[in-house]
This record gives sequence, structure tokens and C-alpha cells, in this order.
Amino acid sequence: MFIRSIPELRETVQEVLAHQPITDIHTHLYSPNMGNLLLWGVDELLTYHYLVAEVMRWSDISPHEFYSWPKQHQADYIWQVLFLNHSPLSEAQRGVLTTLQGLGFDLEDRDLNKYRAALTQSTAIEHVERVLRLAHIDHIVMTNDPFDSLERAFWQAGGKPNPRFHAALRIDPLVRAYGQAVPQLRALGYDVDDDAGERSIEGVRRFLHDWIARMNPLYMAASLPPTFRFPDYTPEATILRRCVLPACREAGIPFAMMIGAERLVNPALGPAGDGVGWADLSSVAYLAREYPDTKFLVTALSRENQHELIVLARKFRNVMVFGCWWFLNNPVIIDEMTRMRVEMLGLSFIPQHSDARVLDQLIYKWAHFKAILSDVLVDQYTALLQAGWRLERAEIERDVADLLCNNFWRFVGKSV
Ligand code: HDL
Ligand code: ZN
Repeated sequence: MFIRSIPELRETVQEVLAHQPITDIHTHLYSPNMGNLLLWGVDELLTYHYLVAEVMRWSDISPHEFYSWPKQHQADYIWQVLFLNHSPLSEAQRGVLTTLQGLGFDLEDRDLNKYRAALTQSTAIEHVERVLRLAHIDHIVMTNDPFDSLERAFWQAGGKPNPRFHAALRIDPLVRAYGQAVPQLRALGYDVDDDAGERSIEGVRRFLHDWIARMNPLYMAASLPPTFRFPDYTPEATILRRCVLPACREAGIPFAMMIGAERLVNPALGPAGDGVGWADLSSVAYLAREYPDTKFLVTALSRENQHELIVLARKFRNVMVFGCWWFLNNPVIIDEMTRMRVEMLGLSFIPQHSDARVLDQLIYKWAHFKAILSDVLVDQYTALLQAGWRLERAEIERDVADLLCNNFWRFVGKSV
């Protein structure tokens, strides 16, 4: 069935996007059988650290005092200040409204207690099913941190996540601040030194082997600071070179590098206190060139890094660019990044992940993104029609399935 007109094209793209099952390749969500690790509901939605940072700008209370309040009080305060005292125009504020609307609530009455009460009627499993259905998501990749004691207990007890929730082994301390990882590694029974000497190499390799066996991760991941350099002679670079990369190769899984996160720029804000910095991506080029048999999922946090990262992906097919990460997950930047990526990479990239920390956020993060992706795809396909190219619905379905699902599963070498 060929597409003959622009209105027909727009309608087809919107329909295809609306029904394509999504694999969300990076989230901070957890399988419902992992207990309180999975956050959901109105109070978690409103106390998302993005909104904490935004409410602090209108407030004269200290973050310390705010964080001492019960969660519901924090949520009520954020609702009053960011939604009732001022119009909720920021992306994170608008996201709450999109989510509440998607859950079927009437926003006319602005009655937070009514929304809160309605959601407490559900179990976690029921809410997971509801949200995944509303957001058209069928696979979620978690962020699984063996350095987190709560999460560690689940895996050490032989826990297995729900089949729709997949593990990603997150190892920031090893490659960001090895010295801070040492006491934890020792406490877990791994014989390591304060430096990255032979004993440490052996110990960290065993640690990674054990956690890959326990979690069966789709990839290994770390966020890296703007100052990330490779090759280098730091303990962190040595651990990356002699432990992390060999472990990924042996397990046949990619290494995901999330580059440019400046941790605790404002420590008082806690989880809301991180910032962004421009990174020297020549380290990514070095890794892709010197490790051609290793696959790298790569995302950068600085807007200024985007164009050069796309050029890098053109040079190295073992680099898979993904997502509009964190401070980039705003329509004005998502539009720019996605258009650059399509114009320079065609359809050979992973355009988005949600980074959701609260289950309900999946509804807004994907709705907001797909509205932009729809505009980008309609513009690009329109140019094809104007060039006389014939276009079929099935081809658009294939392309959208690649972007929102298949590019990832092909890259990690698995099928679902
Ligand atoms: O390091 C990361 O994975 C980041 O996504 C941080 O978790 C950050 O706090 C975040 O949630 N960004 O959206
Ligand atoms: Zn994240």
C-alpha cells in the first residue's frame, strides 16, 4: 500500500509510532519482584530530583530541611509551588501532567490527594502492567548496581527479575573512583589493593565475572566524568583496560559509556546536585579503533558533544549512539539531536531511552519523545516522496521498529 500524500504520510507515521512496542534501553526502574527498589505513584512522581532542583529555585528553605520532610509533604510542597503558584511549563513539570492525564485523571480539579488515593488502590504488578500498556513498552533495561546493598541482596539470594525487565551491570565506582570501590570490594571478599596492581586486577576480574554470571546483563555500563581520558595511567583507566573491556569481550556484551556527568556540582542538592561538562571524545575514538571487536553503546551529556559523537559513529560501526540523556531530554534539544542523527546516520542509531526513575514517568517520557520523532520522520519521508521515491507503510513500520527496538537487540546480539 503506497503512501501518496503528506497528510496520509503524517497519519501513517503517527499510527506506526503509536503501536510500535518499545525497548527502553536505559532506566532506573526495577522488576516488581525487587521490592521497594521500584518507585511508582504520585509522591515519587512529584519528588523526582529534576523537580526538586526546580522547586529550590522558588524556595528559601534549605535542601537539607526539604529532604527531612516526609515524602508526601515534599510532594505537596512541589505541587503547590511548581504547579499551583506558577504554571508548570518546564519539561519535567509538563511531564507530570502528561503522566496524570495518561493515567486517566481529570486535571481540571488539580486534586493531588484524589490522584494519590486512586493509585494506592493498585499493587505494584498491576501498576507495572498498566503503565507498560499505556506507554507501549514491552522490554525495560534496568540499572543494576552491585555496590548498592539493597539491590545486592536480591541477586545474592538468587533473585530473577520479571522476563520483561533486563539487567545492565553498572560499575561506576570501578572506573570513576577506584579508591572508593576498594573497601566495598574487600568487604565482598575480593582481594584487591588500593592501587590497580596485579592483585587488584585479579580481584576485579573475579568480581565482574561473578556479577555477570549472577545478573546475565545485556551490557555493562558506567557514567564517566567530563575529564574521562583513555588511554591513561590512572587506576581507573587500568581497571577499564585490564578488567572491564576483557570481561565485556568474554561475555560478548557491549560496554555502555555515558560521558559528561559531573557528580555533585552542588552537593547540598543530593541526587539533584549533578551537573554537565563537555568531554574530549577522542577517548571514544581510541577505544573504538583499538578494540574493534568490542561494541560500545555511547551517549554524551553535553549538547556540545553531540555533533562530534555522531561523526564518531559514522567512523566506527562498533559505536552505537543512544538517547537524549538527562539535561538533553528537552524538546528543543531532542529535535536538534534527532534531526542531526537521522541526517548523518540514517536509521542506524538508538534515538531515545527514558532514564525513568519512577515507573509512571514512562508515560510522559515516551509520549513527549514520540511527538518529536514523528515530526522528524514526517519531514525526512516527505523529502523522499518529493524526490519521487515510493514509500510503503510496511517500510515505515520496519524503520520505526529498528529505531525503537531492533537496533538495540541486534547490537547486543540477542532477540526477543
Ligand atoms: O547516571 C545516570 O544513569 C543518570 O541518568 C543519573 O541517574 C541521573 O540522575 C538521571 O536520573 N538522569 O536522568
Ligand atoms: Zn540514568
